[in-house]
Formats: sequence, C-alpha cells, structure tokens
Amino acid sequence: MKTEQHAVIRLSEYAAPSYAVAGVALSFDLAPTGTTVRADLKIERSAGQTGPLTLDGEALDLKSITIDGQPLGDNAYTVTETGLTLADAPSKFTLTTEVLIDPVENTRLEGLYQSNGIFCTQCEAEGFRRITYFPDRPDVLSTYRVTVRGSKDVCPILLSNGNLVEQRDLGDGRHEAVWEDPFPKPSYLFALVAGKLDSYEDTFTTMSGRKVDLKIWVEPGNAPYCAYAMDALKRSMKWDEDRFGLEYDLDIFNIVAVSDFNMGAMENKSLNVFNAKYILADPETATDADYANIEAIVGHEYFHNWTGNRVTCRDWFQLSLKEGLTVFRDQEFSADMRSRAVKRIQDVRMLRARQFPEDAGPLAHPVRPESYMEINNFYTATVYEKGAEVIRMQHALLGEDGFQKGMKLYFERHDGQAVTCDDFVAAMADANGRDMTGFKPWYSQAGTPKVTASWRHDATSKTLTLTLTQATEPTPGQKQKQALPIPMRMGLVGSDGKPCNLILDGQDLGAETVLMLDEDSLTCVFEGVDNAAVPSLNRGFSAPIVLKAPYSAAESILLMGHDPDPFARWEAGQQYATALLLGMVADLREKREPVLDEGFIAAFGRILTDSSLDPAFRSLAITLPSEDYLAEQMRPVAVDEIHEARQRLRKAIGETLSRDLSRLHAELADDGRFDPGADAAGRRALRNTALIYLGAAETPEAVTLAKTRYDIADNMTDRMAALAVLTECAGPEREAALADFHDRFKDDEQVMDKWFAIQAMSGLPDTLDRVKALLDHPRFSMKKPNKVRALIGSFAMGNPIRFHAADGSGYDFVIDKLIELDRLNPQVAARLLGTFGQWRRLPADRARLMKTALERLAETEGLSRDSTEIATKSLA
Ligand code: 0A1
Ligand code: ZN
Repeated sequence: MKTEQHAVIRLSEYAAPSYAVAGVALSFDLAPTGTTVRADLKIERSAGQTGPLTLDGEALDLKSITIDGQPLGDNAYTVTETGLTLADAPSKFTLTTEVLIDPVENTRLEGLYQSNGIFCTQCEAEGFRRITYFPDRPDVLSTYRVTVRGSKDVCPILLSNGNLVEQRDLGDGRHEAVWEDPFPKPSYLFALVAGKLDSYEDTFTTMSGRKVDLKIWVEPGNAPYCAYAMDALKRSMKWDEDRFGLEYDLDIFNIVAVSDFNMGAMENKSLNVFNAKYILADPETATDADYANIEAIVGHEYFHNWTGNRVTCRDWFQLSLKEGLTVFRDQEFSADMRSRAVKRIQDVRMLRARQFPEDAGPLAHPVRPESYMEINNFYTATVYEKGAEVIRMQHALLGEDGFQKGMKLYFERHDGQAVTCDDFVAAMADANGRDMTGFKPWYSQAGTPKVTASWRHDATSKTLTLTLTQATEPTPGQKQKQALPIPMRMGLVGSDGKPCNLILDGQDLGAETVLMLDEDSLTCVFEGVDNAAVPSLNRGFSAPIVLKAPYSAAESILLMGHDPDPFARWEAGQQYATALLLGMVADLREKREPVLDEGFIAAFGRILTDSSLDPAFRSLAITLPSEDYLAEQMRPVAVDEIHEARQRLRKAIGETLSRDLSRLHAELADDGRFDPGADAAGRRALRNTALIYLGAAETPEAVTLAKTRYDIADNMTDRMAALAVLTECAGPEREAALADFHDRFKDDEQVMDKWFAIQAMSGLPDTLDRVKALLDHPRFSMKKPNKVRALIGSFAMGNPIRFHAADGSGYDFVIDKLIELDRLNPQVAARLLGTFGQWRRLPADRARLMKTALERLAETEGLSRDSTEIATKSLA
C-alpha cells in the first residue's frame, strides 16, 4: 500500500507559527467554474522567528503575486501542490495574491463549492487553503474584510462573516457586498455564501438589551420550514445566558441551510452553515427525532460562538477542547429543554453504539490524539462524545457552581486565544483550588476502561463488601494502560425495593454517594446492611466505562422496578436483556432451542403498563439492545444468531404482551393536533414502540394495523414507524406503502433520504438487489453526501444481517462504491470506510471476505489520504 506519500503529523512536533497575519482582505469574483480570489494579507514575522514563510494552498491556480504592491520575480517564491514558499520574506509586509478556483468541479465539498447552484464554503479543518494561500492553522487569528461580487441574477444574496458594511450595484448586472468581522478568527471559521436564497427572520434581545437580527437562509420555497429551527435558536441564545452567563456578541446572526454538506453543520462566526436536514422541518416531513436533532445541532453550533470561536484550539490535536465541551453544552441544553433522564439514556446509547466500538477497534485514539495523517478522520465519536463525557466528569467532580467558576476563569484567561485542553483543565483546577493533574489521563489514554464489580453480604456483621476493579485493554500504539480516576455514583437497593443508607467507616453518606476508583482496585465495606441489598452502580452513567456486574435475574428485576435513578433502571433492563440474548445466541449456535425467559418478559410488561412512568422512558426501557451492541459483547461475532435471537425475543414479547400493547396503542392515539414538544413526542414514541412489537409477530392483523397507521398518519413520526414495520414484511402492503411514500415526497430532498434509508435497512433477502437498483433512481447521486449516507451508509451501518451476507456480496458492493466515492469526496468515503475495521471480530470466513474487500480498496491507485489512513490502520 502506498502510505509513504502521506506524512504523519504529531502533537509532539507542534511549533508556534513563525508569522502572524493581523488583517485579511479578501475579494471574490464569483463565477461557477472560474472564481477569482484576491487576498491582501498583512503579515508580520513573530519575534525571534527566522526561516522562510510557507503558506498552505491546494488546487489553486496562482495568477499574480506581489509584496507591498511589487510583483515578485519567479525565483522569489516556489509553488508546490501543497503551498507557496517565500524564501526571503521581509519582517512586515502586505502579500497580495490572485488565484482562480473552480467551485463546480469541487465535489470534495471542502473550500468553495456549489450546492444546488448556491455558492458556499466549508473551511474546517483545512478547506481555507483551497480558497487562497494562507497559514491555514487554527492558531493564526486575523480580522477579515470580505468583498463578494456576483451576478444579481444568480446571486441576489451575498453573505460572509460579521457585519454588512457596504453594498453597491456594479452596473454590469453584477453587485457587491462588503462584510467585516471585528473578532479575530482562525481561517477555519471563514465563510461565504451566495445565491438565490429566501430568508426566515426574527430578532432576539440579549441580556444586556442588544437587539440581534436572526436570519435563516434557505433554498427558494423552504422558508415555511424554518420555524422550529428559529425557535431552537432563540431558546439556545437564552439558555446560554441563563445557564452560562454567555451573551451573543454581534448584531446579526445568520444560518444558511444547504442540501449538500459533508457533516451536520458548521459554526463559522455569525454565519453558521447547516446541512438542510438539520434545519427544515414540519410535522409532515420531519420525525420527532429530526426535531430533537434540529434543536441539539442549532444549539451546538450557536454554543460554539464562545466555546470554539471566542476561544479556539491551538492545533487540531486539541479538537475536543471545542467539540467535547460544546457537545456537553448541547446535551445539557437538550436535557434542560426535555426530559433529562431520557436524554441521558439516548446519549449513552449513542456513545455505546458509536464510540465504544471505535475505542475497541483499530482506529482507537485518545480524546486528544497524538498523531494523524488526515485531520478530517478525527471528527470522531471519541473526540466529540467521549470528549463530552470527560467534560461531564469534571462537571460532576466540581459541581455546577465549581464548573461555572472554571468556565468564567477560562474565558477571563483565554478570550481571543487559541489554547489547549491542558489550559481548560488548568482553569477548572485553579478556579476551584483543586489539583486536577490526576484527571488528565482521560485525555491521553485511549480505550474504554472495564470495571468489574463483585459484592458479598454478611448477615452476621450486617456488612456488604463491594469490590471494584478496573482494567483497560491495549489499543494501537498504547500497550501499557494506567488506572484512571473513575467516579462511580452508586447506591444500595434493599430487597424490599427501598434505598439503603450508605454507612462507610462509620459515616452516614445518605442514600447515594460517588466512589472514586482511581487505582486498579477499590474495596468498600458498607455497614448496617441487614438484607442482601443490591448495589446500583454507575448511576447516570457517571463514568464512560463498561461495567461487568454479576446480577442475578432477580436482582436485575429488582433494580428495573425500584432503582431510584431512572438511568440505572433502564440499564438494569438492558443488561438483563443482553445476558438473556447472549444466552439465546449460544443456544442457537449449539443448535439448541433457545430459552425465552418469561420473568424477563413479565418485567418488561410491568414497565410497559406503569403509567407513573414517562412514556418516552417506557419506550426506551422496553427497547432491546441493538444487534451492534450485542455484537460488541462477543468474539467472534455470531452475526446471524444475534439477528435470529433478537427477532425471536421481539416476537415473543409482541405475542406475550399483545393485549397490553394493543390497549396502549389504542389509548395513546393523539387528538389530531400535532405538537412537536417532548411530552407529545414521548407518547408517540411509546405508541410506535407498541406498534413495532405488534408488528414483530408478523401476523396478518399486525400488517393490516401498520398499513392503516401508514395510511392515516398525519405526521412523519407515525408514518415512518408504520413504514418501518411494513418494510420488514414482504407483501403487497409493503410495496403499496413504499410507492405511496415515493409519490408523496419525490420532490423533497430530505424526505427522499428517509425513503432510501428505510429500504437499505430492510432485513428482507432482496435488500442488496434493491439498493443496487436504487443507485439509478433519478434522486440518487454519488455527489450528494446525504444520499450516499442514506442508501449506502444505512446499508453498511444499519443493516448487519445483509451487510454481513455470508457470501461477501455486501462487502464487495460497499467497497466498490467507496472506491468510486473516494475520487469524488474522500472525506465522506473515509467516514463510511471505518466500518471495515471490524473484520477482526468476525468469524474466519467473513473476516477473510471483509479484509479482502478492504485490501482491494487499499490497493487502488490514487487513493486519497483520508481513505489511506483508515484502510492502513484497519489492516495493520
Ligand atoms: N465543527 C463542526 C463540524 C464540522 C467539522 C468538519 C467539517 O468539515 C470537514 C464540517 C463540520 C461541528 O462540530 O459542528
Ligand atoms: Zn462542534
């Protein structure tokens, strides 16, 4: 494999920039295939620095270059594929370059590109170098003045960061707008958008009484779908003031929604750019999950204004400084807006589904990685979601007040700077007079700690002895692991279901405490425990660990029914279900009839019908662990048996509880007025979970019920739930519903993604053939990341049984497509390729087939740096 051409960048080799760029003036003459970019950079050599000046630049056609207005001779500079070097630059000067770039040919969607005819930019992490020559690194902060010129017809709207300071007609059918951003920023936060756009407008008055104009810009006709996103934005602004004391700092805040975008959204200063799926919504086109995502992502990007923009990262190894912290903030925002318990369960499910496998596989890396080949590959669940857990533990350690004191000091010290994760921890420590050095290995050590718990009750001495032991498996490049400080929130639940008081060393700690496991092992002796109480451990998921605890079925049932911590109640059910399902998998492998545990189904039934519990919680509590989660628990992964066991248990639950499920399904019908709020969404979730269990029985009545629900649905949540049931049941109802869905929504980009995805995730045997046929659908395009993710991504990541087909056809199909995609959009290709890193955990035949497919991709001529890094590490 050809890896030698791609250099490895290391944190240990960080060097401060040798030049500063105080001011940037850019002017763009927009044209689809030939946009001219002129850049005037006020450059100054940093004190004590020597050596040449190198600017990054890729795919740029340099037309002219001057220093202080003087043209440069040919040997005064060198241009390579990656940049421009000035051997003898003066210590202070203005560099002016003019380059030509091609937005239409830009299928990578990094730098300046077109999405449905709209010009837009994506500069994080290293896209700015595809716009102009520049020291494209986050620790070079500059103020920007941006002139945008374009045709009045094609680009009536011209946007960039900061304030609009001038606007004029140029007379020749073109016009220009000048934008100035007063806040110094790194190049990755630059943005420009131009095109035919409609706006949805509102205002927000900040806590100091400043009026901010809020505008959401969308493709023509889409303004009516912005109301929820706007509401989420206003609530985000208010929440950041109330909870963090952080106020917005400009008089204008723009959001643009585009159809083609590599990620979810981007926090460019005062000009956030969003993947349209995280802005546009109405009840007929968006599910409750879509609404919740919109709220979270609008919040996330807005919160970056302080955590990311005002204080940014010194280098890309520090990415979690802004991402982990901002995810923590958006999680807290959603928890404050909705149900905290439900949000926590959803976040942990996501962490387990995405981050735990990453941490246990060939791409494992610390929250603050130590090296990379391509930074785009490090926008990972580890940097984001585990990073947020690392912040959450600091929050738990210091409490809300202590944490807020730390945030205040962080901004006092570092506003306007580019800093490190160590700087963040130092602010937390200093503001609270605490030594936090012991906490830092959470940033530098990869892998999920496994904590094993055991306990013994002694009736004579009335003590319960609890022992916790931690260990972390080696990860690539990190053989030795150290013990991490693990905060374990816990309690004891008595056999009567009542919480016990915790008495340790004669001290009464009340009903709950946080044990700190900061060595390999910890033993605690709880006194005055008169019955065989059950430890309830890692409540609220207080640490991102795998917990192995030897609960009996009876103990799990006790916690499911009585644990005062809702997360722990949910978790008890999940762990019970996992043990049961893994037992069934073992039976199936041994060709024994699997045992269906009636006690478990009855416990599920009690939760289902417990009307004192929040419906959203009930819906989550009776959802079985996913096939991927179960796969994580065994080596090698018994793909078919896991699917079979889960199907059988779902069916048994559906049949055993059918009366309760049908009754609930009828009772929870809404009154016809759609309300996107969390309570109404929770009722829909429980009702649809009931429908899905009834559907699992695959009886003609269940299919009819699903078809009826599909036909009468007046919102997308209900319509998709019914369609999900039908797509698993071959027959005329399925075909009729899919055809109807297509006809209703064929003109809606976002909704068609759902139609592609649901078919790609069907467990029916003809799925791969269908997916292949859908590649030719007029709405599908390999140049559109959302379409690729919906069809190919959903098949590879959301359909274990078909992706892992025993003959390797799923692997071959996906690899063929990723080879094709890598030439168009390496970033998106590399992201999907990550799933091939799991070959080692599969049984030998499948492992060989998956590995062979991956090797075929790795050998491809001209493979991108992005895919090369993922493939090399996955094969190592
Ligand atoms: N900073 C953004 C995510 C993002 C990262 C990279 C991108 O292109 C390579 C685009 C967006 C966020 O956290 O929302
Ligand atoms: Zn972010």
